[in-house]
Amino acid sequence: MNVTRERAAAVLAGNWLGASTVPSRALYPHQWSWDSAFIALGLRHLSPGHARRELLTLFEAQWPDGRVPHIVFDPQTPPEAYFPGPSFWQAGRTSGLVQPPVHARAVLAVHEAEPDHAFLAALYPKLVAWHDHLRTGRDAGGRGLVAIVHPWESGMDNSPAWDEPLSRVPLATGFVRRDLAHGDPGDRPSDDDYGRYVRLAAAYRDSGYRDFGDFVVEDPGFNALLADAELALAEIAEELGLPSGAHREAAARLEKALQETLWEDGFFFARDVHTGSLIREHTCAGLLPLMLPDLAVAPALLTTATGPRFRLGRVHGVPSYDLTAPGFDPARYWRGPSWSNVGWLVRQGLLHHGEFALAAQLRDDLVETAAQTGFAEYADPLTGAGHGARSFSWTAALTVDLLSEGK
Ligand code: 2M8
Repeated sequence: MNVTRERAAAVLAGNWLGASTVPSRALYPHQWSWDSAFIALGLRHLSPGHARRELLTLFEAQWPDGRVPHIVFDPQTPPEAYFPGPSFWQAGRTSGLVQPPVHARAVLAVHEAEPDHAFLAALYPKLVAWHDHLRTGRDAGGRGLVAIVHPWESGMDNSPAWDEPLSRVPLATGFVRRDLAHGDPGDRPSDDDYGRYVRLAAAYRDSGYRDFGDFVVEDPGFNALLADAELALAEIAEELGLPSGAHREAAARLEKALQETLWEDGFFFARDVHTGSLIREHTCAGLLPLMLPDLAVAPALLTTATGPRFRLGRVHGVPSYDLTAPGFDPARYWRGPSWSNVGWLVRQGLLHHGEFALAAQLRDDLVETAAQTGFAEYADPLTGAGHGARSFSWTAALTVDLLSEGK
């Protein structure tokens, strides 16, 4: 076995809780929604049974309204280990927010590694309910796109695209950040950002996790991943001998809405639903529509991806923010560093659009950076230096996946 693959497998084994995996033992000691999907993509090569368990455990915490919560709390972990914990959310053992819907793609991939129709049949109706929840409950702008109600729902918490809508949210005080006990403050969101996250989450909680509040945004990344998930769901339906047309139609509708309403000047921008305006920040979320094989504007988007703002192929990974923007920060969380899940997703897009040499280069770089940094949570795109947590689960899992390709 390849040494890097062996080290990555050891990270995943160390972060396994018995029925799911923590993203990081210290910084994120519970189960996170989209992390689990990426983790399953790696676990499927090491132990398909663990990969199935990871996803089944997450979906056991699905709400009756179809939402898949962004955190499932581990009852064995002390409450002070992570803030905001279960007592803040007041929602039993979960949070009430969501994260990007990458799960159908992961379920299909796990099945492809070791076919298991019972697993597919158990998760198919849950995935349908999850996507229905987003489609019917979140079209705040009436444009056929899902709106997120908190930066944490994008998975890209302190993205510069959220600064403007977040500026309307008052600061909460009187809480203790737990993340700074485990991370360099220069790598993490600012205190002001955190104060606004907490205030916004509390307001959503107090509405019974129903109302659109001060932050309502159509995120191109979230919506592109939902369109891709509908395509995966179509394949799952076909495997089960069920009709798949509705899923393909849903994917096509999302793709059309993305292109008609968020595409401008060679890029996909987020829209602030309250003002109706596009937020003209080039973040890595705007590259994720590359995941869609039929994307008509893919050549123009690839030009932006390889141009000065992201310099794909000439930097480490995929920078989370425009390298030419004055606010670009190579170390701070989602304001510049490269994350391996985004690299993995963009690489799938490159493969869909025939960019094989660039995809191969990105793969080698992702594996090398992960190995060099001890599977860091994120890396400086200019130097490759690691930042954030080490022994981070999705970095390890996606390394296993990339190293397993073709085997
Ligand atoms: C980060 O988000 C959490 C809140 O959900 C946090 O900062 O405490 C993000 O990077 C998110 O994408 C990720 O899922 C989570 C766990 O790895 O950490």
